[in-house]
This record gives sequence, C-alpha cells and structure tokens, in this order.
Amino acid sequence: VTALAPLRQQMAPYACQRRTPLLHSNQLLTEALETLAEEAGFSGSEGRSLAFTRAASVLKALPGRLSTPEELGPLPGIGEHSRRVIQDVLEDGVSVEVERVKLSERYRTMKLFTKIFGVGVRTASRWYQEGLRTLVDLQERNTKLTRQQQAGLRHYEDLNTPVERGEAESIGQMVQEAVQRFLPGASVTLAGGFRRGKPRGHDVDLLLMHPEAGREVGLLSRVVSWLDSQGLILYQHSQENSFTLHEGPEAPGSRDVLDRFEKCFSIFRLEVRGSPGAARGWKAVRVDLVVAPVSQFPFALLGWTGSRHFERELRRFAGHERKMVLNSHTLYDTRRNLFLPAASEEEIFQHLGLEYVPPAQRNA
Ligand code: DGT
Ligand code: MG
Repeated sequence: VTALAPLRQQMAPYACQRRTPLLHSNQLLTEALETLAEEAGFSGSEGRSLAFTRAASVLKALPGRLSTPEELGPLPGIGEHSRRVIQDVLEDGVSVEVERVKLSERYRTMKLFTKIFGVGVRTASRWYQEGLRTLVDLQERNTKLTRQQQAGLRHYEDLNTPVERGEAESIGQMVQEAVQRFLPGASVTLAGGFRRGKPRGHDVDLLLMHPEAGREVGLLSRVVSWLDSQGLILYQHSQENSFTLHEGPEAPGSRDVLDRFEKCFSIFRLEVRGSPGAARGWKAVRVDLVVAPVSQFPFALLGWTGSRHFERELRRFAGHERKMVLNSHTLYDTRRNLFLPAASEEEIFQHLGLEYVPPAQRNA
C-alpha cells in the first residue's frame, strides 16, 4: 500500500524484460550494492557479485524513490544480504559494511590496479598478494607488464578521465573519414554506453560494417594503419575474425571471449582544446573498433550496446526461457535446430518473444 506498490507488480524477473533508464531515483542504494558487487568480483565470488548486481539492477528499474525497506515487498532478485544493505542505507544514510569495504586496503588496491588498461582481477589480485600497493610499486619493483599494460600505465590518468560524448563523436568522425577513404558506403556506429544515452563513458565502442556482404574484409587493418600513419594512434592490438558457424552455436561465448569479430583494441590520441589535457593539447582515449559482417550486424549492435548486465540477462533469458543461444553473432533455436536471422535489433527481440527495449532503456 505504497506509492511504488502498483508499479512494483510490473517488475519482471529478467532485466531484459524491463525498461531501465539512465537516471533513476535510487542512486545511493545502487551505488552501495554495486560496491559490494565489485568487491565480491575482486574476491573471485562471481555468484555473490551477480546477486548484488541483480539487486542494484532491480532498484534502477523502480519508478520512484524507495523510502522504506517494506516497500520492496516480494521483489524478484533481491536477496537477504542486499535487503540488509538497503535497509541500512535507508535508515542511516550509509551501510557500515559498504564503508568498510571502501576503506579496505585490498579493495582500494584492487580498484587502482584494475583501472589499468589490460589488468584484470586475476593480475591485480596476484600483485596485491605479492605486496604491491601503488602504481609506483609496479615501476620500482620492475613488475613484468605486457605491452598493453605498459600503455595503460603510461596513460593511466587520461584513461581514467571520463570520455565526453563530444569526444566520442569526434573519434567516430575520424574513423568514419578513414573508413570512407578505403571503403565508401561502409558505416561506423557508436555503440556502448553512449548509444544508451550516457553523457560520458570509459571508452568509445565503434562498429564498422558494409551493407554488401564480404566487402568489409580487410577494412580494419587499412583503417588502423592509416590512422596510425597520421599519428592518431598511441597503442593498438588487433584480433582477427575467428567466427565460424561450423563450431556450433555455443562456440563464440565460450572460453572467456565474448565474441570473435575482427577487432582492434586501441588508444587514440585525441586533440583537445578544453580541459582536461588542454595544456598538452591532446588526450589519450580508449577506443574499440569492431567489424561485423552485415548479416551479423544487428546481433553485434545488440551485443555491443550493453549494459553488461542487460546483455547477460538477454542471454540468460534466451537460454532458460526459450532454449535459444544468443551471442553477438547469431541466435540459434535449439528446439528447432536452426539459426534465426535478423535484419534489426527489433527482429531479435521478436524472435525471443520479448517486447522491444530501446537502447536508452537498457541501462540495467
Ligand atoms: P563505459 O564504461 O562507459 O564504456 O560503458 P559501456 O556500457 O560502454 O561498457 P563497455 O564499453 O565495457 O562495453 C559495452 C558493451 O559491449 C557491453 O555490453 C559489453 C560489450 N562488450 C565489451 N567488450 C566486449 C567484447 O569483447 N565482446 C562483446 N561481444 N561485447 C563486448
Ligand atoms: Mg564503452
């Protein structure tokens, strides 16, 4: 019998069945839960991490501000521990547990290290165990770093300064111009958080494609070489397309890799006039370039638009509720043993029997 009660009944169990806007009314609560999710991830507790992420995601979809824990009622996806945290924040403004995590040496160090481009939880954890605590420690103790991590460390400050939408759009244009030089008619699409309406992000995700199948082959290396020759690239490593239907529908999602498109993980040198980096005149920006064949483009677009939780939930929904395998290349129906083609994101939602969720509502 609260303001939220009638709308709460519409709270569907999967995030991909809900509309989750960028701005919501329960920021304090979701930040607390996401800190615990992150901490659980740092400790290798994937299940616990996911539970906190799910709880936060449900709160993001609430139509209003939660004022008492009772209002939660029997919401799906919010476990005991999350409820306790929510109650603490609602009653005291903070959760003692969350504050303790934020101050802990381990959490702070893990955060510092995982913010280095190319450093994941495993590496950060190993360094922590070896007694490393600061970025200076990494240099002074001659820690072995990959070329990617060296670049990450060199540009640490820039890469941890948010990329503004305008900067993302400039980079999109730079890439578009390079693409036109080599393959007129090819398109460049801004995906990731910016496509969901975020005003800033941690990187720029760009999808390249050509409407005629096969024409996109060889495009990426030309584009990257050209940008490099113009002095616009500070770091890059490319990965070849390794997708093949013959491996079966499960293949692309297995073994840690999210997809098998030809792609380039890079750091661009972006000219800037305003701050930050203004004194220098340029700023390092993380850019991912991904090439998708036209027939896979809607799947790639859906997969690269995010959010990460929305994607995870789409795949879980497809598998559990529809016995289908969804990845960034295809959708496979295991009951009928066939691939379901799609010419748009809308068609993929249709195949899944889901109401279409526009990008701005995928901020789960
Ligand atoms: P941010 O942090 O502002 O860049 O936020 P997002 O949402 O743009 O996050 P990001 O850039 O890490 O990832 C964008 C989406 O693309 C996200 O849903 C996950 C997906 N994604 C990231 N890396 C890969 C990848 O290697 N393969 C595939 N298929 N998807 C990826
Ligand atoms: Mg992004």
